[in-house]
Amino acid sequence: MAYETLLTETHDGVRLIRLNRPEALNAFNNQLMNDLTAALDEAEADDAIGCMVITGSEKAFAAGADIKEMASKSYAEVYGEDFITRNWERVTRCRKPVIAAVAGFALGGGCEMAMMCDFIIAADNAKFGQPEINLGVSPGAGGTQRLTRFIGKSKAMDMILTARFMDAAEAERCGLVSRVVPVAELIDTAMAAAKKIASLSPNAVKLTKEMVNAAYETPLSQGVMLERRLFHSLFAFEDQKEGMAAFVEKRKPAFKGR
Ligand code: CO8
Repeated sequence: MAYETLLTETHDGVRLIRLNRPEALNAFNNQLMNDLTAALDEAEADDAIGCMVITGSEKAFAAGADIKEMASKSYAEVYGEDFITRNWERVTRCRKPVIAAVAGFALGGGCEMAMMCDFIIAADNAKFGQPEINLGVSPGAGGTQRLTRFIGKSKAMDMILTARFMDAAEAERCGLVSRVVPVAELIDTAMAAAKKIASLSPNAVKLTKEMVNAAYETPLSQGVMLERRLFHSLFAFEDQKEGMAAFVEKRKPAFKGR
């Protein structure tokens, strides 16, 4: 399907979704959020897709919510239309993994969107920030919560209250991103990680993602119990037999998603 504000491609079970509003540094307007929601719905529904990658341009992953679209909204409008949550959190409901490949600016809602993905691979020119305070508002799509969990209170307060940007090296040091690569290698690196994921047992991948996400929502003892039960449940799939047989027989597994 073609989208007004996105470019999509598929390679080896991976759907690459490129945010494409260069005139506004990929700021999220209503059209882009509707397109992104539809693109994620489409990828989730397609059994041939095992992983998604969301990226922007070399200059900007996304410079946040569209300030020009948002500026004149009233309280009655933002509350009435449930501004933000209506479709902003679609990425957090994906059962398949979603990787954010971030080059350039990831600011405000752009940083929040990257943090909603399962992990972030950054280019060496990436700049993360929550500068909403400069506009007289606060983060509104999870920034105060997710950034604090990622990098701790002191750094999160510093970034959110002073609006300073964090470069890729600092983002890697404090655990916001999983790795940093030269900007020219960003897409290949993210696609290689995504292709590896897409080649695995899809049920094992989805259940493992659920387990890691549970670490944010449950006490340790319950999280460990959930992990054990879901681990046991993986023995119900043919892919477990295939994966272990392939190891013993020294061959590549052929996972079938059953
Ligand atoms: N919204 C709308 N347009 C934008 C945005 C944006 N967030 N960011 C950049 N643009 C536009 C600029 O207006 C400019 O357009 P034009 O050429 O027509 O004037 C074009 O993109 C290029 O931008 P600049 O000329 O400013 O480029 P620079 O390289 O000089 O600067 C910056 C790049 C530093 C990224 C600068 O553009 C900037 O500071 N942008 C705003 C960043 C920001 O404040 N982001 C937070 C937005 S608020 C938010 O995200 C709240 C999230 C809560 C959820 C919202 C749910 C909807």
